Amino acid sequence: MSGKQSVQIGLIGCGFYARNHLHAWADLRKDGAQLVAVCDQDPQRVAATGQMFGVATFTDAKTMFDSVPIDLVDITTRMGSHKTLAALAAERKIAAVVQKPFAPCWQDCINMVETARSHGAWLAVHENFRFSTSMRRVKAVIGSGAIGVPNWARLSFRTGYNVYGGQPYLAEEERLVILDVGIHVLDLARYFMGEVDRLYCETQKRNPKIRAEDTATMTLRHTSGAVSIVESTYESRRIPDSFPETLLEMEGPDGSIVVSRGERMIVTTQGLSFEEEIGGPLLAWTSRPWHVSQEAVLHTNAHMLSAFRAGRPADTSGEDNLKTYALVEAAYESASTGRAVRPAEWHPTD
Ligand code: NAD
Ligand code: 89V
Repeated sequence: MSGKQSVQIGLIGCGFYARNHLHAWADLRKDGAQLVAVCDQDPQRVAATGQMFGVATFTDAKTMFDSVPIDLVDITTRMGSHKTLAALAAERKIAAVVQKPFAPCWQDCINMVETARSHGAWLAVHENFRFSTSMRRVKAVIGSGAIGVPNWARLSFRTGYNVYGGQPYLAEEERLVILDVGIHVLDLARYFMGEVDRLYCETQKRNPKIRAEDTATMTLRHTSGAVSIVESTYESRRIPDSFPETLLEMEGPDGSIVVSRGERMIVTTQGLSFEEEIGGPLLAWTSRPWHVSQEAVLHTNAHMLSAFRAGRPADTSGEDNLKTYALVEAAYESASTGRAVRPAEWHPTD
């Protein structure tokens, strides 16, 4: 695909979160992204979206693929439909980006990676927390060596924000806080601290109106020897609430990084400390409090576009995301058995 002028983008699933993807692709037009078609099984929704973004509309993915030349499809439906839609794309050698969670279960994730591989199709997962401006700034500080190699961390997504308002389906999911938001924070733990050797997890159901676990507390031992704590809950009662921010504390032999609410970072190094605002700007189409998450969509799509055009895997390729998903499975296994679990039980490393 390298050197090609523009990349024809199709999007499937015009629901709650897709609006952010659509605005991001519109912003990336200057970088060669050309949104050409949208698809949703809901005729009203797709018609409204097509009108808003001035593109062709379809209520069936197969018809869209067979009617419009598409280089890359952005699948922003919910996890239950990801496997079928990704397979339709792979069979046509159309590159695909799939929203998280990759799929409802491990076997489906494996199947999606194998199907893409068997067709030589490009596949990635839209896992956007690591692409947010603030988390990339933290990564840069780690890379600068200011704190040495991190050997301890706490990564925390704690909120009481009504996530069920925009995403009512979350209240009925069989597996909730680890698969919906823990997966983001586990991906950050890998991104900052490296691969995981074993983890222990305790889950709680603190909200009687919600079907599955709404709170998870995990301890990770990384292959580097480092230890991190990963927390996620939808049942925190704090004012001010930090939604949708991930707060973190990280330590190394030469210093520390602390990110607090409002995307404020304090770095301690060489016995000195400096404070910095690390959040990204509000964009024409973003609004508080979702702006942190929305802006991350823009950077994630930009990454997907440049990786695809360069013919290289995305940082959050299907293969890479299997390593994050194996942590999700290990966490549920640990919570149900009361023992520490090795993700290698799902995803044996070489
Ligand atoms: P939603 O239910 O609001 O929207 C999904 C849309 O997909 C619906 O309009 C539905 O009609 C359509 N659809 C479903 N199956 C289809 C098919 N086979 N063909 C065509 N259209 C189909 O869901 P949502 O809240 O927008 O979530 C979508 C995904 O985004 C989920 O996987 C969710 O976890 C994820 N999400 C990610 C973030 C983030 O990256 N930070 C934030 C919120 C949601
Ligand atoms: O980002 C997500 O995946 C959403 C959340 C509510 C955490 O923002 O589900």
